[in-house]
Amino acid sequence: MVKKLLIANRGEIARRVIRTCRQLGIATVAVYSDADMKALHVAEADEAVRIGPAPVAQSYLQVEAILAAARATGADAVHPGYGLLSENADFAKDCVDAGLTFIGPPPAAIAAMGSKIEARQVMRKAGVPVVPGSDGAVADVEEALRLAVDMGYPVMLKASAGGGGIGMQEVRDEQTLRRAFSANQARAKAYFGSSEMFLEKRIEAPRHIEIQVLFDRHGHGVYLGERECSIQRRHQKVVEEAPSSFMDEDLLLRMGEAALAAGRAIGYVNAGTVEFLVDAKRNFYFLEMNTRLQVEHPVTEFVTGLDLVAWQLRIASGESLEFSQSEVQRDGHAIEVRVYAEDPIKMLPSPGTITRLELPAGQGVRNDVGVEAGSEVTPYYDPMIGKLIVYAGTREEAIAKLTSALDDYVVEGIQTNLPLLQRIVSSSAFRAGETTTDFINRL
Ligand code: MV4
Repeated sequence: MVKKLLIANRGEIARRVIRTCRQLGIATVAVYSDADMKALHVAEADEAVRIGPAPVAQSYLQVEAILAAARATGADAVHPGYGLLSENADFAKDCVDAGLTFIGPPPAAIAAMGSKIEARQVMRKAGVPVVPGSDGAVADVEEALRLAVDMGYPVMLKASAGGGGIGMQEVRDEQTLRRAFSANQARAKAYFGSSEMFLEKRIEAPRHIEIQVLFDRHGHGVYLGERECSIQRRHQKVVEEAPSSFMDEDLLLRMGEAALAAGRAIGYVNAGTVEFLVDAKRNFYFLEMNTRLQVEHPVTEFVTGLDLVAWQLRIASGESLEFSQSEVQRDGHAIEVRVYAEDPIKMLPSPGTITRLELPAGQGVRNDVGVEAGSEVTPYYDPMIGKLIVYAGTREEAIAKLTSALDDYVVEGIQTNLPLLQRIVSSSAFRAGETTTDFINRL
């Protein structure tokens, strides 16, 4: 088993990993930038090592500094959290080469999901449904125009290396495609260093439903059900829940098997998530596989009763999953909302000092936060203050609990998206489970 774990992350997720380590008797090493000297994750870890100045490029993305911190403290494993270096195959390989256990998949599995075009090809071969679209890369605008006519407009133009909606555009006609092709190619090149583009048929008002999987090192995999994350703004998830109100037994069986096939196709090990678009007729299409622990993992933890970080650590230590698919039980309903420091008018991050913080409490209420009263929200990092997760027997009860918890949530000193969250949760569309990806625009 892991004896001493270095957490190559900050904020709420670093604290989340530390919490499970304490329960398992694993010693922890935090790393921190100058901006995080007084951060909670630093205080809570057994040891902490400074790795550089505030900007992530000079601290949390500094592979050499992180590996040096592991060496200096005698850590035997590294947990990357989410974001930052978590899906960097080179970092995972550097950890392995340094004799450290990387708490995540093999570097090759991370790399296999880095190119969306390659991922589509691998998944199609494995029998996982992908959105109808181009076979591989689209060489030039003329080929894109030909393909779009064959497919029929509207189409989605996407960058193979893209993410966060960057390099992606919905295209409804030929004239727009002519302009969009070079513009998105240039953006993809600037952001990701690759201008490879592909085309897909546009799925109308889809839902984003993802499947959590676990694979051990002995070829055994299980799916832990779905999370619905359709309520997003500018490709940032805002509300996530499990189960999805759209799900039924047959669809879950088909999506679960597809998710396991996706993982097997790339030799996946550890916790991962397979993202799908689901249309109104319950067709589902592979989007991408996230090769890390996700922000929204707590909703799955609530409904399954499993500690996903504990399973990540056990799997990385070579333990077998000790339960089969039929033994995965799910109960009740969990909803997570992400509380962001943001100006609700300008819809931009709202940095500053939190002068007061009161978190809701009670049975089935979980707060995963990285800050406390007195903490400064800086422009250097993700402006998420924390996640509020509620759990109850039914969706209706979970919504009632969430409504009350949001009423009790107090943040002073900075602006937050709490008013937006209250509006979403009180809307009749949300209550009715009408949660397609255009939800916030409709609201
Ligand atoms: C799509 C789509 C419709 N059709 N692809 C957005 C981010 C990226 N991960 C994939 N995205 C989409 N791809 C086809 N062929 C609609 C979206 C989309 C979306 C997907 C999930 C959640 C929110 C979304 C918001 C806008 C667009």
